[in-house]
Amino acid sequence: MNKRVLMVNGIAQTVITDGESLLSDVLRAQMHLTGCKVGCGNGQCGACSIILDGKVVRACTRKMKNIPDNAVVETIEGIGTPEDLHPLQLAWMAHGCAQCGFCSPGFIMSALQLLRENESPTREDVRDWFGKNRNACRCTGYKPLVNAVMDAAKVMRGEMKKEDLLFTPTDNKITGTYYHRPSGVAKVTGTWNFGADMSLSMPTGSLHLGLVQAKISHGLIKSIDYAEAEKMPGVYKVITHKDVKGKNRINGLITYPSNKGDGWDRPILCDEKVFQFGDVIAIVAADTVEQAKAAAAKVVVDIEPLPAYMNALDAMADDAIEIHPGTPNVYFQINNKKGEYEKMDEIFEKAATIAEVDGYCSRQPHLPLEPDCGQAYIDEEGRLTIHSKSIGIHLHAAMVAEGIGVTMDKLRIIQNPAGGTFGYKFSPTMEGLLGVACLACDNRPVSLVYDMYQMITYTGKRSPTFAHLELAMDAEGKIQGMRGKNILDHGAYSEFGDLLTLRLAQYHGAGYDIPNISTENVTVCTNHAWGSAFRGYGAPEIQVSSEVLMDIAAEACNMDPFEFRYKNVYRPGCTNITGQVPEVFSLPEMMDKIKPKYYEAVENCKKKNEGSEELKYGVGLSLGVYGCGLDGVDSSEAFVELLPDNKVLVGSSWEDHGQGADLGALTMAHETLRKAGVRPEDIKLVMNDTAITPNSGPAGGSRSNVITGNAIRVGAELLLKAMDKGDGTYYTYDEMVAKEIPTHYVGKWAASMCSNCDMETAQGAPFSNYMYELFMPEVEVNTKTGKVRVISFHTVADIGTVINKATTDGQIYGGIAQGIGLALTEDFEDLEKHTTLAGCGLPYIADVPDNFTIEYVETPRESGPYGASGVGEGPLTAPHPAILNAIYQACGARITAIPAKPDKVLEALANK
Ligand code: MCN
Ligand code: FES
Ligand code: FES
Repeated sequence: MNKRVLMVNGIAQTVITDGESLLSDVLRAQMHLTGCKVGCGNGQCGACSIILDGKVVRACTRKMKNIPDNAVVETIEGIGTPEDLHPLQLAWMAHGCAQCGFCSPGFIMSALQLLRENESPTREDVRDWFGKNRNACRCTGYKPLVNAVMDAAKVMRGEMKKEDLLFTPTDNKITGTYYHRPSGVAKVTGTWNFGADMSLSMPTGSLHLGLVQAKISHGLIKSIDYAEAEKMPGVYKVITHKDVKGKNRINGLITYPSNKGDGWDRPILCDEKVFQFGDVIAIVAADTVEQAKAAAAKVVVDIEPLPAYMNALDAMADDAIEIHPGTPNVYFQINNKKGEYEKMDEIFEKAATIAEVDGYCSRQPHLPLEPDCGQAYIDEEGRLTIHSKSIGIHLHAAMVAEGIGVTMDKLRIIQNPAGGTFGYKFSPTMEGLLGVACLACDNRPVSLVYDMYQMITYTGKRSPTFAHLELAMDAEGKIQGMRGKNILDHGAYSEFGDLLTLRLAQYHGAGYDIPNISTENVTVCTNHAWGSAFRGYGAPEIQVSSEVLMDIAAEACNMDPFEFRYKNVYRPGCTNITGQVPEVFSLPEMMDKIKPKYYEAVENCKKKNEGSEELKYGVGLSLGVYGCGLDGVDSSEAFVELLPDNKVLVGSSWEDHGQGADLGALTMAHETLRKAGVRPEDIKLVMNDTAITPNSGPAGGSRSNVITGNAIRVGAELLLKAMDKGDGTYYTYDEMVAKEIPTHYVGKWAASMCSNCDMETAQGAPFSNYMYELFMPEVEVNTKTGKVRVISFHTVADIGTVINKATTDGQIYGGIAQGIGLALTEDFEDLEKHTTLAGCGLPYIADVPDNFTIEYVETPRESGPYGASGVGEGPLTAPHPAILNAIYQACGARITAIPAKPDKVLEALANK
């Protein structure tokens, strides 16, 4: 053991540590300074950045034995208080930099040291600094962070007043402004307690869980020997499938009768088979995490390997065995049959021009900086209570109750503050494990925290998609028909696979007037990572192909990519891909907006290319469309209540990935209640606890702003009406009680104008509101190395009325940054290489351009709250095909399969 005296935030503190302990662990677990977050745990993300003796240091890389006595340690806890925030903290809130907030303390500490060393940095200096210090953010696309540092620097130089950093409403109106998030202060002060922080303060008697996980991708379990593990120090119990009180399966909630599976294919604890790498075979519950992990390593599992089908094509081979015996590997099919689909051969024969593409969308990993984590215990009403990063708390209760062996009324799910999910938490990940472990350990509280390796290798991924699409055009370049076949690799488990395949059928060619369509879309089970939701859900999977196809078609028609799109986008009189009349026709206006910038960029690239052999420049274009909601009559519920102190309580289960559910809920209520003089600070929120908040549906499909936003608006309108005295004034709480007027109102809203898509044809009106977005990147291709850099990005979005500008900007920058990763670097294919953030291709600040601009076309939506649509997934629908199209424009290398890594670019160049 080492004794160290550290000067922590100005105070000398003595700490006794194991010399091998990491500074991050000592700060967090021993000194309770949990503002130092641990993401990757291996120096790749900067979430744990602190200042040590005047240098930015990633605390997870420093062993205590190497830290000298009297070292000066500065952490986020020492730089500002909620009452007196540091300019950097305020600037972080003002610019919407704390989305999930997991990276915020690390970035702020890093920026603080930069400003100490350089009080007037340029934007490039700031970017270099964050790059050098490996500060990564998965939410914001980096540009807002640089803006924040530049503003904070101004304040620190005395050029701007600190009070001017944060937007303050003058007319009690906050819609469309940069009003900050309610969670902002906690996020920038490091006091927003994420799940791993909570696991550090579990009550006495709690158990920590370690997992025994499969190291192969497919096999039969012959035996599980845990005799030695049980005898290890601190072990309370080794839990296997035999200890599960319930059905031991996650309920995939399959709703489509044509699905050949029954949805009960995913075990909580594997019993007979393992279906994918990382599957959990046993859980060890012990007094400490270290003990649990050490004992888990002693469990011996005998597995007879079976052929592992690591992609859809292999799993579809004639000789492939059924991965889930009794269910064919190809278990679902949905066709799109629109217009004169039966005459498709004729349409193609008559066409003046035909174009086709074979495209591939990769198994993109979500890479939130916060690894998955959770807790379970029995609450004071005897309910099994599970805390997790769930973004569908009521949905997940229905998916795990039977498997764990509890009734729904005895199960409570609470969302912990989440450090980003990007959709992986649309699936239960560890809820089943936590519930089973708590019950198997005689109801003792349990906690489970994944490390980044587990996070990456054992959570769902984007489902790779092989697409073959063809387009037929008339002599004017007008699209006459589309046909093709698309294959979705949904990994080992079926949950939501049918729904995702339906999305392919809803979004191929979305945005264009295609009168006749005939496509087949199939779902395939493989032994690779199970397919979970990922931002864009279905659109990026298929629009990567259909948007490259539009460029190929344009060339075939001798038109430029802009002209071809302009001729074919939705206009009044047409229907969308599912035969629904689009709720707005703003694409021509959006294209008019981008047009001058596009042609200017094309000219600039031409000029740059004239003088350059090795480096080639090109500008690309694409169009993305996504619907807000769950298919059909999606609905939500929330409540709005006047409190005795005349404040207002808004209750909803609008789960927060980091996108800003808190601010969304607040603004939706405020916009109505401000008429009664209610100020933003008068609104309190209660969120995301199945025991307290109503079922607002999951925060997926960018549905919450529209569906839950409407439910909150309705609740607020009911309250406002009840408060209205009729003479322009409003009752107080006491007056309402005296008059026996209820103070609690339930708001409900359903997208009643929608219908489910027909399962034979995929035709119908699945969504009330859509998001539309145009993407225009400029790339630089090094034709010698194959390396591609995105040097600028411009986008035009129609997301209806903007509810909060900092939020929507942040969603768009962040979503597009993920699109840059998807296009060029990100993948989860190789189980040995793709196991760290950097190994999976996480974009750092240098990978995302600072020349990054957003324009809005705000077309108010009739069925959106205050005219708003959604935003979350729009930016990740189709930024990646725009990059592929830009590469082609730059150097003629046509790439149709992502990621476009250097070797692929060189190969495409060679095949030109
Ligand atoms: N909003 C707005 N104005 C609009 C539309 C939306 O201000 N016209 C705001 C909303 O109030 C909300 C946010 O934008 O704060 C996103 O709203 P919406 O598009 O309705 O999406 P959801 O709230 O349903 O969030 C889910 C969506 C999805 S599906 C994924 S995946 C996703 C995402 O949002 N994952 C995210 N954004 C993310 N952002 C972060 N930081 N982290 C994730 O994991
Ligand atoms: Fe320390 Fe990522 S760099 S947690
Ligand atoms: Fe940076 Fe979420 S705000 S990782």
